[in-house]
Amino acid sequence: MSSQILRSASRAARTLLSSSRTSSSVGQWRTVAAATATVARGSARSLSSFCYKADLKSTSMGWFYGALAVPAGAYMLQDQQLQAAELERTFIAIKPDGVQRGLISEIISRFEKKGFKLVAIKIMIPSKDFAQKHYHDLKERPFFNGLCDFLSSGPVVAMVWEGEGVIKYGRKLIGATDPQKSEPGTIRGDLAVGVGRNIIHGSDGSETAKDEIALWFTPWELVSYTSNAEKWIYGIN
Ligand code: DAT
Ligand code: MG
Repeated sequence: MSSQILRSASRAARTLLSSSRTSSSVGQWRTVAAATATVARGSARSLSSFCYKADLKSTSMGWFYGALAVPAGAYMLQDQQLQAAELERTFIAIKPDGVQRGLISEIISRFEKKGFKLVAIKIMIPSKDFAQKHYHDLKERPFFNGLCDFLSSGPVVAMVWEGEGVIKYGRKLIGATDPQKSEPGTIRGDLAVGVGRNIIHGSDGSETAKDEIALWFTPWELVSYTSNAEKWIYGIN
């Protein structure tokens, strides 16, 4: 699957590169390059270096850098040296207690500082029915009803974060379900006390992540983009 993505990214880039030779506008090139990075989501990181170069200001120097950047990018892509790692996505929600306690920025900042990328965010009050869908795997548990009442009791900040290993590592950042057992340094360990008010939800596996993202977001709410920081976060030496 990922090699397919790489091949089509490479093909798309080659097409763009040949058309760019006849193009008289660096601005045009920049636009198409960015679009390619968006379409080839799995390859976005590897494409970032040449998109970054192409994204230099369209000043007179922009022409100069554009001329340099295109052949360099072409060489890399034609040689299939794209080494895109699987960039997973996970669903993270700040529950009503986290929102009411003013912990939105604190929680977002922990994921952001780690190097993960925010690709969707919204605030909403889920209905009880929606909360039951979200927690459907817990419907036999005695706390299920109270848990769904709680999740639907106020605003929830729903997010999708992207990055290498984000599902598993996101759970590490969050800490154990019961804040009494969460390590200091984790979100729940540092910021919560009781299991019924543990401020944050995170998908616990790839299937759950897919299901939860699909439950909370429509596909067009997910934004694929290349962050300028990515070349400093990922890299094989
Ligand atoms: P997690 O949120 O760490 O994935 P979970 O999926 O087992 O944990 O449970 C979902 C939520 O249900 C959890 O964040 C808080 C609540 N919960 C879990 N165990 C509980 C318990 N024993 N009593 C009350 N609420 C509980
Ligand atoms: Mg869970």
